[in-house]
Amino acid sequence: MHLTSRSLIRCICKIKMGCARLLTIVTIVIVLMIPISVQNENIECPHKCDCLEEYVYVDCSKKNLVSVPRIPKWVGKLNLNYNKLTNDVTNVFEGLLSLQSLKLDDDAFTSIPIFLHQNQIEEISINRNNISAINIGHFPANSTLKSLSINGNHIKVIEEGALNNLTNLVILKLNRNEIVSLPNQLFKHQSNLKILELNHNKIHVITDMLFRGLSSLTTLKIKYNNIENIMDGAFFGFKSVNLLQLDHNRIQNISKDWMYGLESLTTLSLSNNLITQIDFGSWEFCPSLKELDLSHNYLIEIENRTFQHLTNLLTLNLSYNNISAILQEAFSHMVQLQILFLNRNKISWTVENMTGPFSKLQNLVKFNLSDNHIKSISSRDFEGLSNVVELDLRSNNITSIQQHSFNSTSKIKKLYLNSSSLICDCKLLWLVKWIRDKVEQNYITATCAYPAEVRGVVISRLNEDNCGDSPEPQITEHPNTHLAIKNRSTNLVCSATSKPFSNMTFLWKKNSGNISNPQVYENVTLREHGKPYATSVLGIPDVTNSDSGKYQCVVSNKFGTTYSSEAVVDIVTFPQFTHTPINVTVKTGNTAILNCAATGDPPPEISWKKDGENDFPAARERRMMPTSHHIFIVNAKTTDMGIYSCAAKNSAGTIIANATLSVLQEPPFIMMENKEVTSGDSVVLQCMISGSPKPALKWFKNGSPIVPTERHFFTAHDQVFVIIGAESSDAGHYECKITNELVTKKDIELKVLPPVAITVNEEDMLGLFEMHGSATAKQRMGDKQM
Ligand SMILES: *C1O[C@H](CO)[C@@H](O)[C@H](O)[C@H]1NC(C)=O
Ligand SMILES: *[C@@H]1O[C@H](CO)[C@@H](O)[C@H](O)[C@H]1NC(C)=O
Ligand SMILES: *[C@@H]1O[C@H](CO)[C@@H](O)[C@H](O)[C@H]1NC(C)=O
Ligand SMILES: *[C@@H]1O[C@H](CO)[C@@H](O)[C@H](O)[C@H]1NC(C)=O
Ligand SMILES: *[C@@H]1O[C@H](CO)[C@@H](O)[C@H](O)[C@H]1NC(C)=O
Ligand SMILES: *[C@@H]1O[C@H](CO)[C@@H](O)[C@H](O)[C@H]1NC(C)=O
Ligand SMILES: *[C@@H]1O[C@H](CO)[C@@H](O)[C@H](O)[C@H]1NC(C)=O
Ligand SMILES: *[C@@H]1O[C@H](CO)[C@@H](O)[C@H](O)[C@H]1NC(C)=O
Ligand SMILES: *[C@@H]1O[C@H](CO)[C@@H](O)[C@H](O)[C@H]1NC(C)=O
Ligand SMILES: *[C@@H]1O[C@H](CO)[C@@H](O)[C@H](O)[C@H]1NC(C)=O
Ligand SMILES: *[C@@H]1O[C@H](CO)[C@@H](O)[C@H](O)[C@H]1NC(C)=O
Ligand SMILES: *[C@@H]1O[C@H](CO)[C@@H](O)[C@H](O)[C@H]1NC(C)=O
Repeated sequence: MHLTSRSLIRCICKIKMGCARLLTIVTIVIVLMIPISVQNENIECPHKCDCLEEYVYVDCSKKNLVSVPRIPKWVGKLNLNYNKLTNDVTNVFEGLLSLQSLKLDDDAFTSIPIFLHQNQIEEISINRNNISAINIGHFPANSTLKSLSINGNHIKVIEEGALNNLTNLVILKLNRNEIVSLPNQLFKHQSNLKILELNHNKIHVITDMLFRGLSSLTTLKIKYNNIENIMDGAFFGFKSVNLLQLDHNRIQNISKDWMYGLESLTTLSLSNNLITQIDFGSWEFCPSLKELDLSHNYLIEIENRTFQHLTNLLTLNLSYNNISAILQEAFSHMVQLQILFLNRNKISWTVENMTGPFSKLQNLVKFNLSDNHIKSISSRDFEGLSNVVELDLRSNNITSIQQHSFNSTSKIKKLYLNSSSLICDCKLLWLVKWIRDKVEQNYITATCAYPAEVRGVVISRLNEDNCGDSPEPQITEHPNTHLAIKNRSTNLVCSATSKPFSNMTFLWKKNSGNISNPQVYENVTLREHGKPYATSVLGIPDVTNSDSGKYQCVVSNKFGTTYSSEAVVDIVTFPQFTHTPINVTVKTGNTAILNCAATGDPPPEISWKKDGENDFPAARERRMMPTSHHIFIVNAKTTDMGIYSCAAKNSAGTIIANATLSVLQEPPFIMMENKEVTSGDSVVLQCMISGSPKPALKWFKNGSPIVPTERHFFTAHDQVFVIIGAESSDAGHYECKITNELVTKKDIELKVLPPVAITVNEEDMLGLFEMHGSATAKQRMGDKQM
């Protein structure tokens, strides 16, 4: 008898029918029992009364029983755990109408005892026995059983319909068995079931029919199975389920198709699966989700829509994944979120270079970013986190924290920071002050790595006297925004220095992504004004349209990383002539056409100059008319003559083509006359011309060029031919030929007479006018006395 006085007192205090009876009966029972359990001489069972329970409790555990002792009818709860009971207990429990709870854990059952008689048992546990199957015929129709626990057996098979009589079941636990698969609609009569546990089995597929009928289910635990495949609609009808645990399985994808129907779900845990993919829209049918555990999976990227619809989420665990990319809007749906675990991922701030990625999480209280690859923290990283109280940044080799990084986090109390890589330059003094003013200091154990004098010093002990210059790269030359000409080469140059000077690595980014196969020339360290610097040149040897974009160089050394400003490169195409002007000659009054047109990107503008001047007669006098490919100069004048330059200009550059415009005036002869002279006289033959350009003159006598002699010479630019002392041999037919593009001839007949009388005849002369063989003209020549 181990009834302590205390429990006795309680027993009496809270006395109930059964208990009162027990107090008197206990002794009798013990006496009765001795002969039953022959093999166990020290048996004292039942021996315990605990009236705190609603039912009379009898503990017969750990008695080495091989068979069930006779149980008094008043027993309400019977504990037969840790005995050696086997299957031959059928009917033993018959007639125990008070029996409400039966524990048969850690016995030696190889199948479920048969309870096919009417009783009121509501709770049976047969954990850790050697049951290998659940067959039909163990439970009576309309069984009162509410809770059945058969954990830790070797159940492989559950016969189809085996649970059909358990219509009142509320809790069913089948954890730690060897179930590989379950028959479809096994639970179709369990419309009252609220909790179903199947942890630690070998289930590999959840079919769409398996859970049909579980309309009251609130909790489903299937952790530690081999689930690879969850069929579409597998949880359809789970309108009451609020807790679903699928941790430690082999699930690869989260898909809307199987999430369908989980409308009341508040907690979902999927940790330790093989999840790489979360389909967009997966959460659409579980808007009530408050807690989501995706830790220990293989997620790489959180996209804008990965968590779409999770507007009520309070806790999100993404720790222990491979997350390296978080898109700008990834968390913006979760305005209610209070706890976010992102620890043990591959988040690297500097690489992402994001702006306020968490800025919508204004209710976040606890934020864990420990164990990532964060090297520096920029001022916008924690923007908007106005309610964060706890921020864990441990196990990141953080080198720098920009001023104002914690502007938004005004409620922060615990900042965990243990980097031993901090660059304690004077720029970090703000942090020292901030820590002193705002947070509980004992969570901050970060120490300086640089400068050497303060290496190992806890950041809180940094002050104006021991801080130094920043050893992070400083960009001395940012890449330039410029226009690159298609099909030519272009360069982007980035130079940086650091103090002390250390090896720097340059990385070029285009539109925030990496450049594939960049041609980078890195220059040796040079000295200029005694200051060394390193240069990286990104070469684009043959520019194409796809090279346009925003370029940025990222310079790192062992102390940190610095980003250059972004250089915008736009691609242009150099102008190229499609029509070039050629030299043109026109007659005065006619129209001159000068070709000029060019292509290019942007399309070039065409402009004209004459002899290098913008202001020229044809333009001034509005005689110039442009068309798409050429200009007309109408009513050409001699003042229009000159070199015309056509310029085709766009932002890539300018090309120029020249052409000469000649405007010809018909050369009018001032005077031409036939002459008769007396021998011995001197003769003057004139061939006065005007015209432009000043034409060249050639004199011929009887068809042959005239060679000047002592008596024959030219003067006045060859317009005058003089013969001194004419002789009869000088008589003949003289010609003066004018050549510009319009060839003209004048003939003079010279007669040399014997030296007597002189007569002068006036004679009409025919001037032959030719222009490109198309026109002739007659000209009346004036006559004049010598
Ligand atoms: C990345 O950082 C640089 C320098 O701090 C900044 O100029 C740029 O705007 C940032 N880019 C993004 C997308 O945040
Ligand atoms: C469990 O039962 C199987 C047969 O069903 C038997 O081979 C095995 O030895 C039993 N294990 C224990 C621990 O009793
Ligand atoms: C249900 O109960 C009836 C009557 O008690 C019994 O004959 C039948 O085998 C039971 N069915 C199952 C599946 O246990
Ligand atoms: C079980 O309950 C149903 C409905 O309550 C009743 O129709 C049926 O007769 C009962 N079966 C037994 C064996 O008590
Ligand atoms: C997971 O998703 C990927 C891509 O959508 C698909 O190729 C793969 O078959 C899916 N795996 C499973 C187990 O559904
Ligand atoms: C994600 O959202 C940002 C900001 O709205 C947007 O710039 C970006 O293009 C989006 N990315 C994708 C893949 O939708
Ligand atoms: C952080 O620094 C420690 C010591 O310098 C080093 O062992 C560790 O690999 C670094 N971790 C990362 C993620 O760079
Ligand atoms: C942070 O606050 C300071 C002072 O209140 C202000 O000057 C600064 O612009 C703020 N920085 C950011 C990034 O909000
Ligand atoms: C800098 O880089 C060069 C060449 O890569 C290497 O030989 C040298 O050891 C490096 N110096 C330091 C201080 O890392
Ligand atoms: C290296 O720098 C010098 C001086 O700035 C420059 O003349 C040279 O072209 C650079 N070399 C390369 C490969 O960029
Ligand atoms: C056009 O005229 C200029 C000068 O008169 C001359 O130098 C040039 O060669 C000419 N061009 C052609 C194509 O004839
Ligand atoms: C075209 O003419 C301009 C001025 O008339 C002169 O400066 C330029 O050198 C010429 N260009 C060519 C290619 O002849």
